[in-house]
Amino acid sequence: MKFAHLADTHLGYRQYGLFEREKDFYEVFEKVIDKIIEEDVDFVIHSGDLFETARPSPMALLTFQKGLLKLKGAGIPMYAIAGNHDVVMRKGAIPPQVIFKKMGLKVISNINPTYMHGDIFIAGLPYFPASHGKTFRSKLAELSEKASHHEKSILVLHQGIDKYFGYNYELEIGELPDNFNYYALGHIHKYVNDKFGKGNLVYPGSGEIWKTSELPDYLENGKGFVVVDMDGPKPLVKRVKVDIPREFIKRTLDYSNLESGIAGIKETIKDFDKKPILNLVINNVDSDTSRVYELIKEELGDLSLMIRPTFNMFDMDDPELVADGNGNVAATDIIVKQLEMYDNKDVDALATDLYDLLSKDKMDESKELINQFYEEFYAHEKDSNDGSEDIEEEQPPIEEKEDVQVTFKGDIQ
Ligand SMILES: [Mn+2]
Repeated sequence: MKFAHLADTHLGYRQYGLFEREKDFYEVFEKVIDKIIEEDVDFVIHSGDLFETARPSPMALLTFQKGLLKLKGAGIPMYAIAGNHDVVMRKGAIPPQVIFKKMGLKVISNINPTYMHGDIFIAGLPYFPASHGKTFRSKLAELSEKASHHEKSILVLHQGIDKYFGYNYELEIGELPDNFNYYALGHIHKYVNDKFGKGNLVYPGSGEIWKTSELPDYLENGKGFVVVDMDGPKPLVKRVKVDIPREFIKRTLDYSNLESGIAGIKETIKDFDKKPILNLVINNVDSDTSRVYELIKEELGDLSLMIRPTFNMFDMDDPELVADGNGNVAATDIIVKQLEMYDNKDVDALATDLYDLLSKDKMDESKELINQFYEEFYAHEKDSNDGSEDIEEEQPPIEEKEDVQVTFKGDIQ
């Protein structure tokens, strides 16, 4: 018995607001379906974030319908859970996957968490946020108990696990039941294939580049899905790569050599079938950045779908920035260097302390720090301003505002 495992296809995602990028996501999904049929599998598992939103556009829905019916025509059923993108966090809300039940999609849900495919026990749950951890853990325990009655079992989840995610995870690796043969996971957009439980734990990664931070993984593992053979004593996992429709190019240029840098990129991309996405880092910029951007656009605009420049007023490779013995760049030094223009030691201290607290997920302490800063430098300044009693206009204390949402660059959801 063989199955294909994919996740995080994010159909309907219009990256950078570009319809071309939305079509890229559809195109790669269609290729994945064709490759799955070529692989001659018995069934398919989709581990969530099938759609970009819980209310997909007709085009996103039709793209999925086409793929599902193509699989059905080849006699290949699909099992699917809802991910955090497909889910509406409201009681009684239903994910878009449910629309396709009549077309044969087997939705793994809180109501129907288990299936049998031949002798394989398939269990799973839709995405659970960390705030519902208690319910989630008790449901996992129930599924684990049921799995103990079967020789071959698969657990399907869409969650972040600390071992692979590091930040914003909902589950620690030790909390995952260890009696399944295969863990079909989704949520992390990079490819992970690890030994766990009675076999393997796999994140197939996203189908397309959903965030630029996925580039290093894409260059190493490509994008695609896996095919799993369950016949032996342990699952056999094979990675199947699927070409993405257009290239993502990331280059670092130095302002002093900007023209030759641009010429080099021109040479690389001029014969591409589809215009690439260009991510450019330009170091040591000592000129007006909008003028630099105009120049880049003039030279490369027609050859690329999108140019995303980052301008640095210093050199990221400056050896002075390598502060620790492990050869890592100290993030705090970069922050201070970036804040040089403000020439304010208090702002430097706030930024580095905040960085430190937030990287340790210390939310309350971070809020307290911001409050202190506000009290010390802002509230008083305002008080002693001009003596006029404009108290009503005073900002509310920060803690009364909405919860601070922190998203780190490189987060993968
Ligand atoms: Mn996702």
